[in-house]
Amino acid sequence: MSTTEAIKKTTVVKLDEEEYTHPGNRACTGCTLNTLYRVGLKALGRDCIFAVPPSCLTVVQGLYPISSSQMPILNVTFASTAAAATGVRAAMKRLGKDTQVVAWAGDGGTADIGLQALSAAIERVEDFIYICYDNEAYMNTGVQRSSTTPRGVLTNNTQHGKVEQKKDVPSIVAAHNPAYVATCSASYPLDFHDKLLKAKQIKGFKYIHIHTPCPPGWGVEDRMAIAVGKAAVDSGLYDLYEIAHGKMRLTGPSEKLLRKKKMPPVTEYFEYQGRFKALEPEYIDALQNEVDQRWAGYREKFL
Ligand SMILES: Cc1ncc(C[n+]2csc(CCOP(=O)(O)OP(=O)(O)O)c2C)c(N)n1
Ligand code: SF4
Ligand SMILES: [Mg+2]
Repeated sequence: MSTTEAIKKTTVVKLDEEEYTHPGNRACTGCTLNTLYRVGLKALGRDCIFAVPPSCLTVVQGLYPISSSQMPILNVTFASTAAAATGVRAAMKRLGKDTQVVAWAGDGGTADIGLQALSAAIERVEDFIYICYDNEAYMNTGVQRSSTTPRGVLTNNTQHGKVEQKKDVPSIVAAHNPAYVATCSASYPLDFHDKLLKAKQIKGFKYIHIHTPCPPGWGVEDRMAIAVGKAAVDSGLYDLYEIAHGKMRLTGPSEKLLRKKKMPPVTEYFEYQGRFKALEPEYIDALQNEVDQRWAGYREKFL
């Protein structure tokens, strides 16, 4: 199949029935990373090796010897995730194996501590998939801000609200011009599934960034976690797109938004979440304005 050929959209009934995680793990109730991981493994299949730095994913995967995953996983140091994946891919190549190598890290492990190794691996045109699940803080250690925490968010070390803007990691990655870059939401896991299927068929460096609601860290009720993620996408705050061979297009629910006459206001996203309690109304207005302008630009470009 050519890299530009469209992947048929997966539906829940068409998902692989085989499970690659054992039932039960130590994540919080309502953790959307759970769904992502379960669905992601279905797309990746069994012939796969992971490199994972310290994060909530190590909790989801299970602590040895009570592992919840059926594929080999290397738990690596924060700064070395992309370098470790590079090494595993080289070893597989030497053994004549086509095994898919996947680096799967949090936002702290990607945007802050692992950024250098990530940048270097893209520049070397390494052949693996890098997934960043972005729950917008260091959650595993009790909710500290990372560079992808949005402005205004309350964390345990931004007790009056974070002052700085969210770092745009997919754009930083895209500036390296890798083979594939995509953004996803844990609230739309089938879109993630299809992007992984696509990434698997592309040679070179593939990067997928996923907005991942975390109920305790975001001050959201467990049952609302998926709705919160959807509100981010459906209000136009968080865009789902892919860039394959330099060409960008909006995908899934974001592509559908292009034709919507009126998008829900961004306030619908903030209302659900305790972490945004300190957000100033002027900033919300400015953000709404920015979203409206961005989408006006998209409509001009894509319609
Ligand atoms: C070098 C190093 N510094 C700090 C830690 C402690 N630590 C473990 S998990 C974690 C948070 C990781 O945050 P992120 O990558 O966003 O993943 P999340 O916990 O949010 O899933 C930290 C700081 C560590 N294990 N190693
Ligand atoms: S802290 Fe958040 S990301 Fe970590 S396991 Fe709990 S819900 Fe999931
Ligand atoms: Mg995190």
